[in-house]
Amino acid sequence: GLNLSDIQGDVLIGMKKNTELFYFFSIANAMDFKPKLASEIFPLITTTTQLLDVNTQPTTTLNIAFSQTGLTALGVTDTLGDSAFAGGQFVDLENLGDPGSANWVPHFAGTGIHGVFLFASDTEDNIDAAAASLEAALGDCVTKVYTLLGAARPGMEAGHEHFGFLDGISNPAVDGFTASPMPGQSVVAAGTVLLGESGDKVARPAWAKDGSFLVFRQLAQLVPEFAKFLIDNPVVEPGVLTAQQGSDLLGARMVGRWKSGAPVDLAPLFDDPELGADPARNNDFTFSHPDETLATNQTRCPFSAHIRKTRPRADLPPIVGGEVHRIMRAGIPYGPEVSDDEAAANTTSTERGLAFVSYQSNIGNGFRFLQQTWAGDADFVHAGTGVDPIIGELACAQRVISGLDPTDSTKTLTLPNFVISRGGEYFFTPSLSAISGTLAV
Ligand code: N7H
Repeated sequence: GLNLSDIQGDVLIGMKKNTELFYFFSIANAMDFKPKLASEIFPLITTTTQLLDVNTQPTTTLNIAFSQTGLTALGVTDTLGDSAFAGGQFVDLENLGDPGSANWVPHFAGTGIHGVFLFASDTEDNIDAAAASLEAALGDCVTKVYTLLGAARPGMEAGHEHFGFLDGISNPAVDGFTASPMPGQSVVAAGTVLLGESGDKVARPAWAKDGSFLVFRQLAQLVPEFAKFLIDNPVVEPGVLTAQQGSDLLGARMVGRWKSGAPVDLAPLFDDPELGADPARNNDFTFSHPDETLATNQTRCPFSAHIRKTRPRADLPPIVGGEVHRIMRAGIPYGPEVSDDEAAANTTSTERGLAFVSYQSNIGNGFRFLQQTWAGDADFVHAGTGVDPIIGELACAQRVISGLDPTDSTKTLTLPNFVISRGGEYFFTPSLSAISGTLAV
């Protein structure tokens, strides 16, 4: 089995709190930082073991990750064997389909961020207190560069991202960790998420074992604009769907799931909230149906749907040795609810979106592959499909996508971007022993 007390808690199960603060820092003085990493930060880091038992979960959990320039600042000369990580996200932005860096948070545009603290708790007050206490302990060896506060949405929307869809329901099971995978859940080798574990085929320094690459992206979402687009472009099936139902169906087909989480592959015309809420059934589908032709039939789920682009299931032959293009997602929404004024004007005036976090042992196989090679390719999984309506080719203001209308799969729809990349960074989340044995010495 895995050494769960050596693996930071966010990687395999997520810190899953109502509020999460991403605190990006630079190391002002490595000689002063190292002993404090050992004495002040290390004891506060939340492990997987601690998270698994409610009795050992701290009030405020803490994880830490470093960028390549952060590791370099600490004097680490070993290469971790991941070129995307080594270069940082800023130089990778064209590969990700971003339209330059004009929309990037200025702090992400470069390599000045050395690391990130992830604080999670039930309340913002708890987080503020934990951050203030850590800042006091660290003094001026660390400089705060930028922070982003994430929060679960209120009331019934908890667990749903800002467009309204239930999120976080399809992470892979990990071999040797997840006791009983749910029907339809993919099972990945531990080495797909953790460096140096079985299935990770890249040569790594010994101390990197049980670490994981953390991809952070601040993805703004144009929620009232998205809602207006659905109202303006309903699926039309007279006598079957009302206008509202047609609009809801278009949104569900863009994602591949209804707002409840129910997959359109199993609930093609109307939402089925019981299905959406049932983990034993809401991943139990492959897009393949006995009496339908998998390669041409889009009546249930468009080829371009977000969850089909990012996990094509039966569309691809099974990969010998297991699925490698899988990530552990641990993001959280940020920003306020849509105001009445924004809803009335169909226009965003205050930024909101997804603080996207994914963990993988290989950024090129994980996040970057999903973003560039699948979501960003208009000819994947079939020629002429169009890019992913949610995250595909954000550099292109007019994205032509087919298959969204179940009554005519050849019909195309031209979509503006509803997601704006504000940039991010690539980090490495080391094991506890790597911190005490290598990074802090
Ligand atoms: Fe996506 N959304 O609300 O539309 N995503 N995503 N994502 N996403 C998923 O399965 C969303 C983004 C994946 O195994 C769901 O838990 C939004 C990036 C993967 O079936 C919903 C944004 C990348 C899956 C959303 C965003 C991915 C997935 C369904 C940006 C990687 C699982 C709920 C603002 C490059 C696929 C769920 C599977 C699911 C949404 C970003 C990847 C609702 C709004 C950048 C692998």
